[in-house]
Amino acid sequence: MFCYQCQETAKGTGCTIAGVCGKKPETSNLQDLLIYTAKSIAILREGIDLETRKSCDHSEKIDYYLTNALFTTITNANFDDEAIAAQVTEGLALREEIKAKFIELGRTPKRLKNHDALTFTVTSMKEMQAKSLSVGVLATENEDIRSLRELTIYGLKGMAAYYEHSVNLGYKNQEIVMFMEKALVSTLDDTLSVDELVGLVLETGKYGVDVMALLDGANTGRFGNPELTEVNIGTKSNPGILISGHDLNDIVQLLEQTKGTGVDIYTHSEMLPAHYYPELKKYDHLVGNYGNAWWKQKEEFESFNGPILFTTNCIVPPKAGASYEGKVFTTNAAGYPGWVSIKEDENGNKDFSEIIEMAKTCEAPTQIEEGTIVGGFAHEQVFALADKVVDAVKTGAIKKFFVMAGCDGRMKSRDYYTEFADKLPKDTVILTAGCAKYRYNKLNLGDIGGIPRVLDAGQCNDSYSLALIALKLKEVFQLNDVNELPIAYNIAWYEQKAVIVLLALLHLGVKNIHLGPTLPGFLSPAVVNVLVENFGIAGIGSVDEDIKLFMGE
Ligand code: FSO
Ligand code: SF4
Repeated sequence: MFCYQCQETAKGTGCTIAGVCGKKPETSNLQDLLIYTAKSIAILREGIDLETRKSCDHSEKIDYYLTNALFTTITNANFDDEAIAAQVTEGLALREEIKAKFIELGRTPKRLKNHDALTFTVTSMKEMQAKSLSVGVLATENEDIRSLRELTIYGLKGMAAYYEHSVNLGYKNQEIVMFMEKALVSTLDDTLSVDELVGLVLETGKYGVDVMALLDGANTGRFGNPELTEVNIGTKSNPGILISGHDLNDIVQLLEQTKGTGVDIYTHSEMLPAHYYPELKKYDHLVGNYGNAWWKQKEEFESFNGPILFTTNCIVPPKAGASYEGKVFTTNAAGYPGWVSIKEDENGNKDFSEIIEMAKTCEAPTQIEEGTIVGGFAHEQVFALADKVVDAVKTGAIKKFFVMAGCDGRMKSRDYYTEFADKLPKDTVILTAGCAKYRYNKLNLGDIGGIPRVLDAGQCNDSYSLALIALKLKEVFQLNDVNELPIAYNIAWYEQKAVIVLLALLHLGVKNIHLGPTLPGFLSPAVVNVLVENFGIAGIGSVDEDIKLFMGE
């Protein structure tokens, strides 16, 4: 195996024996093969125009296949070899169906028509493992080309996740899928130069903005605009179900199905922002958020007592003998060997009755925290406070905003973010989104004239809101460039959704983003240089020095 897609990659360079995330070599190899299979389908589909797509019966199935294959390989999403192997087999069958159609219509692929991806076959787990060894990350020898190809692929993985959530809510944009296909094929195309691949990376950022806008439209279109909300972090006396991940279509179905059953629903990690949406917070039995960021789950699931549903990553493999084994369920692209995966029916509905029945037999959660946290500061809520915010900036009550969006992770080095938030001058405000917030959202950092010092916009994809807020402030202050605003970017990354968020911010013209706790292992020195020279990307140093630097002292 070779995998270097996340921040926790071994020695900062690559996992080669087993994943720090718990991924076994066989699983990693199958994921490489799944990506290669997705590329084979992309070769056949690239360049097919919108009209033809609309008239093709297979279109939705292919779109779903591509996005789900990419999503499955995101860090901590799926550890289930059988499920991943089945996806490879399904992809190859789909590839053959499309090829047959090509012969019937006399069509040929736009590029790479003689590529191995179009003809390879694997019929057993053994053959899959053998084939995977020649199609992984290291198949590209030149380290800069490899770095740019993988940077694109990781951006696409994040894009696919956000696209799938949008589609689950009925929001689609075929142009995003068409871009994903073009980009997938480009990562196999040996004729592309380094400059062309840099262009591809930047274009990935453009579609990153589009997909986050699509998901924002889907979430707010279905559930209303997030609003200032206090979320309970204690527990109640009913048994509960804990729902984790990002998919709001799953939580609404679960809330509907648990109405009047005596079972309460608690959010976990990235599902916390569900509480901010008017159409979700109206359910009385959505009672609180339990626990913290994803990496604390091994302890927190033990005390939750009830069943848990993962709607996306981030799964941590449980310890042998964990009390919650047998109580964890997955859906969408998430998966773990032995855990039940809930599938949707042909109408897009999911039946969660097995989880609900199990919950009824469980004890109520054991309380591990008490009190509330505040959030819901997505674009509309912040725009509603705009006058107050602008006044506070004009009078000097707010000196600077710090965008600290992104991810949390288990490494000790991330204590930096808690300390950074804690030590920031009291006339600064943190804008956050994603699970990075758990490093400081319970610190009680106070407020500035009624504006909380930590404004949580929502999930990592809601970084889009933070960009809209920056653009709005640029307009209000009549500036020419978003970089003239008193906003600093100190972003924590972990997995590939953070990659698409970063590329999207670069596309929007944001410069001087600091990225930590370490720079990605998949960036070659030359690619780092491109990002430093063109965008002022930097790492992090010590908390005290960084605060001085950001405050311009
Ligand atoms: Fe976190 Fe995990 Fe949202 Fe990620 S829970 S790390 S960037 O999946 O997606 O912020
Ligand atoms: Fe290693 Fe991260 Fe890949 Fe897991 S996802 S194998 S921790 S680089």
